Amino acid sequence: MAEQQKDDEILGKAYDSKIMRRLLTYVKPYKKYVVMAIIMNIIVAALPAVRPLLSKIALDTYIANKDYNGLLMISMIVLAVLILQAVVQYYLTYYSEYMGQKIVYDLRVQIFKHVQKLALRYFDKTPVGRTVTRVTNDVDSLNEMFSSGIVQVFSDVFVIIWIYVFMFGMAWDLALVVLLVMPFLIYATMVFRKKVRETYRDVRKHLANLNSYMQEHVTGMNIVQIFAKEKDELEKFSAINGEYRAANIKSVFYYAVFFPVVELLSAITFGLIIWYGGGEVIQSKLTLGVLIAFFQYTEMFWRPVRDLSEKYNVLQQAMASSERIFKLLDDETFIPDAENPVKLEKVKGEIEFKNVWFAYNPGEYVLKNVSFDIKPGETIAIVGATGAGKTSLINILTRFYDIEKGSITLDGIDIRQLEKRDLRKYISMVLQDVFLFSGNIKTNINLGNDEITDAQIIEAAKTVGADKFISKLPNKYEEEVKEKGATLSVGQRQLISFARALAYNPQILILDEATSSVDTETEILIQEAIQKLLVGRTSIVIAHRLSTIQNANKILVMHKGELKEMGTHQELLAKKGIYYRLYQLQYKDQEVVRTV
Ligand code: M5T
Ligand code: MG
Repeated sequence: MAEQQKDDEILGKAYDSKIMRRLLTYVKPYKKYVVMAIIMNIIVAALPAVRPLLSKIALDTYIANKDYNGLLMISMIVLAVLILQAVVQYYLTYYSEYMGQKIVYDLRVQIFKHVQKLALRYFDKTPVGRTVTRVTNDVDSLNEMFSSGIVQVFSDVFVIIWIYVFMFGMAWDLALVVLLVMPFLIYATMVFRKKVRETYRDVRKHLANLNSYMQEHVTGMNIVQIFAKEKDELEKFSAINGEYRAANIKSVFYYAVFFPVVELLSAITFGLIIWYGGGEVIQSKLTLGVLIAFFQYTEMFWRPVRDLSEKYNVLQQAMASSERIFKLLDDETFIPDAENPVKLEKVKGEIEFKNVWFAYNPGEYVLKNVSFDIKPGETIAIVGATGAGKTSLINILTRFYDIEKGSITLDGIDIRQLEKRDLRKYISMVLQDVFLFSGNIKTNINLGNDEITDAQIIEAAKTVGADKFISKLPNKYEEEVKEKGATLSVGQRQLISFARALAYNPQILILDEATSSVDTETEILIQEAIQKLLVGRTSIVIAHRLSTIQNANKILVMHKGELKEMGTHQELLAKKGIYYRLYQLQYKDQEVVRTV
C-alpha cells in the first residue's frame, strides 16, 4: 500500500525527454499518421487566421470602393475556407484518435504479456488494483495524450504562430503592442502551472486512497454487513471522500484564478489596440480593416493560450502514467528459464527433494533442509499443522518460487534446467482455494483448450463424480459461471477443479486439499474422486483429513518447515510421534464419516 501511494504520487514533468523517447517507440509504427496529423494541424491552425485577413480585404478593398461583385467573391472565399476547415478538422480528429487507439492497444497487450510472465512474488507484494490501474487508467491517460493532447498542443502552438505571422504582416507596430502583454501572460502561466502541479499530487494521493478503500469494502461486503459495520465504514469513507473533495477544490481554485487573469490580460490587450490602433486610424496611418482584423486576432489568440494551460495537465498526467507503466514493464520479477534448457519429451514422474531450503522473504525460512523422494506412480501424502509449509512444498516444485538452497529434480534433472512450460505441462494441480473463471462449466474444465473434447470433459466429470450435479443444472455443461463461481457451493467448485486436473491427464498430480469442510455426502464424493485421480500417476496429496491418505505409499509429516517424520500410515502410528497425535485428535471425526 505504501508503495502504491508512492507510485500514485509520481508527479511527472509535463515533458520528460527520456520518457518521451521511449513513448515514441510506440508511435513509430504509425509514423504515417503522425506526419499526416502534423500537416493537417498546420492547415487547421492557419485557416482561422486567414479569416481576419479576408475581412480586412472585404472592408478596405471592396466595401470602401462599393464593389458588390468583389464583396460576393470574398464572401464565397470565406465560406470555402470554413468548409475546408471543417473537412480537415474532421480528418485530423479521426486520424489522431485512430492512431491513439492503435498505440494504446499495443501497449495494453504488451503490459498484459509482461504481467503474465511475472513471478508470484510480484503478485504477493502488489495489490491487485495497482496492476489493473496500469492497464486501464494509466493507458487511458496516454491515449488522451496521443489522441488529443499532443495534437491539440501542436495546433495551439501553430495557431499562435500563425496569428503573429499575419499580424506582423499587416502592421508590425501594432503587433508589437499586442506582444507587450506576453511577458505577463507567460509569468501568470508559470505560476499557475507550478500550483496546479502541487495540487495534482494531492488529488492523486487521495484518489488512490478512495479507490483502495472502495475496492476492499466491495470485496469484503459480507463481513461489513454481518458485523453491522455499515455506519462505521461509511464514516471512514466520508472522511477519505472529504479529503479527496478538498484536494480537488484546491486545484479548482487555481483554475478559477488563472482564467479570469487571462481574461483581464485579454481585455488590456483589447484596450491597447483601441487606444494605439484607433489613434493610428484617426491619423490615417492605418485602415479600419486592419484595426478590425487585429480585434479578431487578439480575440482568437486567447483560446489556444487557455487550451495550452489545460493541456499541460494532460501531458503531465500522461508522463506520470508512462512512468508508472514503464516501471511495471521494467519489473523483472521473473522465474528465469535456463539458457540451454534440457528438453523433456516424456516423463516417468520421479521426484527428489534434496536438502531444500526455501524462504518467501530472504532469511525467513519456511522450509528447512527438506529431503525426500517419490518413485514413479507413487502417492505420497503431506500432513502437518496449519502454516507448517505444505503448500510451500508444492509451490517450489512447480517453480512458482525458486528455492534458496538444495535441489529438486524431476527424473533426475534439476527442475531449474527445464523450461517452466515443459515442467508445468506434466503437472496438474488442484489448489487449496479453487479458482473459477467467468465462462461456463465446460470452459472451466478445459480452460479453453480445444484439444480437450466435450466427450473427454464429460468423462473427466463423471470420473470425479461432478457429473451428477452438473447434469442437474439448467444448462448442464454450458451453465454460466459467474464471479469466481459464486453461484456454486464450495464442494461443487472443488469437484470441478478435480475434473479440470483429470481432463489434462497429467503424469504428476498435486492435490492441496481444501481446509473448509464440506457436507458428508460431498466429502465421500471427494474422497472417491481423489482415489480415482491418483491411479497411475505420481501424486502428492496434501491432506487435512487423514482418512484420505491411509493408502499413500509414504506420508511426510511437516512441522514448522521441517520434515519430522516419514513412513506409511502403520509405521507412523507405531512410532507414536506427531502423526500418531494428529491421528488421535482426528479419530472422532473419522468415525463420523465412516458410519454415515
Ligand atoms: C508456510 C508463509 C506462511 C507460513 C509459511 C503460501 C505462502 C506462505 N507463507 C508466505 O509467507 N507467503 C506465501 O505466499 O509460509 O505456509 P504454507 O506452506 O502455506 O503452510 P501450509 O500449507 O502448511 O498451511 P495450511 O494452512 O494450508 O495447512 O508461515 O505465513
Ligand atoms: Mg496450505
